[in-house]
Amino acid sequence: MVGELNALWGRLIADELAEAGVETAVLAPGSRSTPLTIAFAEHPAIETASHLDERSAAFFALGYAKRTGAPAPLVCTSGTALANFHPAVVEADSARVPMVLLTADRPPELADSGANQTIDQEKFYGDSVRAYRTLPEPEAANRKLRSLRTTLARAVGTATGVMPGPVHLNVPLRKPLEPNATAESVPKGVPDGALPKEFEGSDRASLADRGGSFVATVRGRAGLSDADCRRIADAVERAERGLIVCGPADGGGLTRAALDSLACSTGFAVLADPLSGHRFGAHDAGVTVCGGYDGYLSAIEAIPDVVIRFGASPTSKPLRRYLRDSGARQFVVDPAGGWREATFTATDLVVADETRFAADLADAVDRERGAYANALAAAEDDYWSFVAGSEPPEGAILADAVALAPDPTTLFVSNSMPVRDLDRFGRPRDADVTALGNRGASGIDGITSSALGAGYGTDDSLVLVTGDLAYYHDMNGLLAVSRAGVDATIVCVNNDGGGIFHLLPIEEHETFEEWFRTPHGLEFEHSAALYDLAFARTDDRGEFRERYADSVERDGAQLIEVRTDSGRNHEERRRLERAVVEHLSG
Ligand SMILES: Cc1ncc(C[n+]2csc(CCOP(=O)(O)OP(=O)(O)O)c2C)c(N)n1
Ligand SMILES: [Mg+2]
Repeated sequence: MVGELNALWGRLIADELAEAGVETAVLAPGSRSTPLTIAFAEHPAIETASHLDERSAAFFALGYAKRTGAPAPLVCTSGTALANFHPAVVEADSARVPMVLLTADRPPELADSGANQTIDQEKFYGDSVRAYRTLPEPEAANRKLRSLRTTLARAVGTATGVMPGPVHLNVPLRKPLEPNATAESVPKGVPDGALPKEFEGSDRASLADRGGSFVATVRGRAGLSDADCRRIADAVERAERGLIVCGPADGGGLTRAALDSLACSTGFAVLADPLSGHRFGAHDAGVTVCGGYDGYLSAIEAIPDVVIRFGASPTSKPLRRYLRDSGARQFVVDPAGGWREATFTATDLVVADETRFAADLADAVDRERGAYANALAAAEDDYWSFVAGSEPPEGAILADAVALAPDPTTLFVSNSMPVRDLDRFGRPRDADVTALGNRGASGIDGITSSALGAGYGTDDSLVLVTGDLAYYHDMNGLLAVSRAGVDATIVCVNNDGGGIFHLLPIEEHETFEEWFRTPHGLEFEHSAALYDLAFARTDDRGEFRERYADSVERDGAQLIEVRTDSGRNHEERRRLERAVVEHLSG
């Protein structure tokens, strides 16, 4: 009877998530989660990916959700298994990525009992989750089943809400956990009202006229009153030098059409973070999209007096400084009313749906473009012509990875130099390049898994450009290439340690090499062999371009290791920085 109930409970959970739109689940093996695992594995509408390492599993689900906007529920057993989800939960919280965690637990009487693999799983992720629930123990009572369906439907609604993020459902289950329930052996007394599809007869009658999830969430889009919109429009129209800044945002948010119409009616140039979703892809004629500003802003003397900001705080330090020192009126638009502006120089928080706000403001404004936008457009063109072919070795990799990416491509970049080099050397182009990174909490863990998860959620060509420490950190994640069947071109920029630390004053300290840059001397060819990836190594730009162009067009996964010298790279990076400023100021 308990086994049958467990199986039914698991099926209800999987079924309700499927009704709420879930198409993919990520499962890690274990015994306590058996009813959940079997329910997901057997559900006809849910694809499952199996991961052996919970940390990689959770980052895989994170990457999938970043790319698709939909959560891939995660299932694990009790004990340390759910602790291994934690880094990805932190990233999903900070970066606002939908995630649903189903952690199997022992029944409540075993709490604090010394029972095997039993830990306190209540509110395990603390404030990192948007919602936490302990599910009741399985019981075939109509009200309980309705409550279960409601909880599951709401979990998806909350995870994909105005501030997307993780939702944790802890699922106590008692033995026997193995399935012995069949369609014929549904326990007596299970009411019709909330049965999974297999048992469907006249159930879900109340949904007959609408179908879908047990509780449908219909969400409005917050807009401003006409008077508030007018006040902002007045400030924008009075601006002498205005800017639109698009910070990191994973899909959703501001649509391209709304951004372009705002840019057209305000005449403001758009500074597009590489992770904003707006640096790459076609824009309306007449819209100035700047992507090279990280390399040339310090040469621009003019400063903005009005800035409209979307998304998270920009990756570029020079841009953050430029905004901080401008003294401009800065409107930060955030539909959830969150605060993502750590220079504390923003002046106005606009709590509104980005697309609706941009469209309403575009309708209310009619402003001439002016000299500032023209100057930025000229600097942008000049910058790209000037740096083409003279990028430092690691910058060249990102420049080429973007320029030679097929249309469409999903490009994932690691922290910290790859994302910075993408920012500085990833030239805007019309092709549909979706650039993603883990910039919520900026960990170097789980990068490979996040990239492969993103690849699992799209038919695009998938490219990962990662540093060697980030690559090392998540080598376990490579198993998803074969287990989940994800093709990828993985470019490992191997500068034998953390090149990023050259950017910090610690570079001059005697502890730098051993304790900060941490050279390891690892040869990654062995990892390619272990995971059956095609492998190439080069330190030549021309050869890299050939290998890369070949790999992105080919089926199968390839690891391209590019050896660089981080010290020399940074010297060249700085030299080019100075040359750009001299050139543009001259
Ligand atoms: C989990 C985690 N540990 C440590 C750090 C601190 N950290 C930031 S960048 C970095 C070095 C990354 O090295 P690599 O991946 O080789 O990239 P590179 O800096 O060489 O481009 C480290 C250790 C972090 N961000 N996340
Ligand atoms: Mg490195």
